[in-house]
Amino acid sequence: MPPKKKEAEKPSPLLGRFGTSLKCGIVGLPNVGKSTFFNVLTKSSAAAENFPFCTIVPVPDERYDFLVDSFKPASKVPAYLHVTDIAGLVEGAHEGKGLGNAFLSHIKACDAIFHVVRAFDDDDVTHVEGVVNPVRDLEVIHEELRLKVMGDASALEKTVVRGNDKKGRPEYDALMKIQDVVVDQKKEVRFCEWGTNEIEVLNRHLLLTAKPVIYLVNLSERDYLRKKNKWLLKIKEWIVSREPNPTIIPFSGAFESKLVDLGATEAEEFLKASNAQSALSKIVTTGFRALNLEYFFTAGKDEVRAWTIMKGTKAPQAAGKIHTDFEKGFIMAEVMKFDDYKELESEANVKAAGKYRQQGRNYTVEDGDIIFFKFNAGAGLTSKKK
Ligand SMILES: Nc1nc2c(ncn2[C@@H]2O[C@H](COP(=O)(O)OP(=O)(O)OP(=O)(O)O)[C@@H](O)[C@H]2O)c(=O)[nH]1
Ligand SMILES: [Mg+2]
Repeated sequence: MPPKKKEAEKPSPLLGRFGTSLKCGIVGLPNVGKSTFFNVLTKSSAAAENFPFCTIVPVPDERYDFLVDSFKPASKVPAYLHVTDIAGLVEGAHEGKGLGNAFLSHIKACDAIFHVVRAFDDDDVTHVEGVVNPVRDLEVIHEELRLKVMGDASALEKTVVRGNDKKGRPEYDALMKIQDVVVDQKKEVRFCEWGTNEIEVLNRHLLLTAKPVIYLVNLSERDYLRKKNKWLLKIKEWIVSREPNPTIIPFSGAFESKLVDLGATEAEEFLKASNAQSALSKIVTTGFRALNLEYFFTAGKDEVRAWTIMKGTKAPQAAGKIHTDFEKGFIMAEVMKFDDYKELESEANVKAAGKYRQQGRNYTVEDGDIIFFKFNAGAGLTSKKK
């Protein structure tokens, strides 16, 4: 047996909550189309698990579709993105205006933000600031989140000082650094380089500006179809000037609503006729990736299933997603790469080509791996598989 490798391989901690039940929250000013977008997601999810403000949407993936096509399984389970609809924030939310504190706490419970910006004109839909000005809207929301974080950071400092923490203690020093960055330098948490101690503190307090943001620019159907909008460039400039790696997705709430209401066949015809595509797939996959999640597959005649894991998960913990016994009695992961399976068309061919790999407990699972776990079921020493 090879010597056991231990803690040395522990990856450095990442900013954000640990786990796989992470969610994206839809954030923005009132009346920008958040609930319209949320309703589109709900309608397109076909999942039983829908609540008024919380929905799960299948993550579209051609690899999953291919496996389902290939195995024709009795049961199939894709990966899901969890999305929460949050009521609009108004200026002054960080001071409690417009139930701001309640809504901000809803954002706190999310792990990434879909920031919806309204770039459509419609005289029938009141804009909370009177006129449509997406750049101003972006500023308002950013300021509210940032001011809330400043308030939170100050409150944290008080609790640490009150509770006998002294200079030189890791938590105290981490907090001082966090304070310096978010209060004195007025920076957003996610743009800074943090050490392990600071990340541990940040992950206990989940400050709002630590969360990754995906900008969703809500256009009128007309602008979306002609790929033109007078605000788009200004919006991009504003975002690019602050985010090192921005994700900006133009979409149209009105257009997406129309598509889900038409139903699959008619929607397809309509898309063809208007030479357009829905932005939904891109939004959902981008949201899922922003959560630092990925998935591996188990595939057979009984079931094709995507299992969500955090990026960087080792084989035994990935096995544990299926069943804790799989992790406890982990023997090995037999891994096929999706591309090999697709090219060679069967497990037997992949094996014959020498591309069916047996991986041990130190193997880091990769997105899209097709895995077959062998494990030791307690004292019985039988090996079972899934
Ligand atoms: N013209 C047009 N109207 C839209 C679009 N998206 C949403 N609306 C309209 O805008 C109004 C507000 O939409 P909602 O989706 O409820 O807005 P919201 O952001 O959830 O608002 P709050 O929950 O109050 O913060 C509704 O009357 C929608 O029909 C769009 O893409 N184009
Ligand atoms: Mg709403």
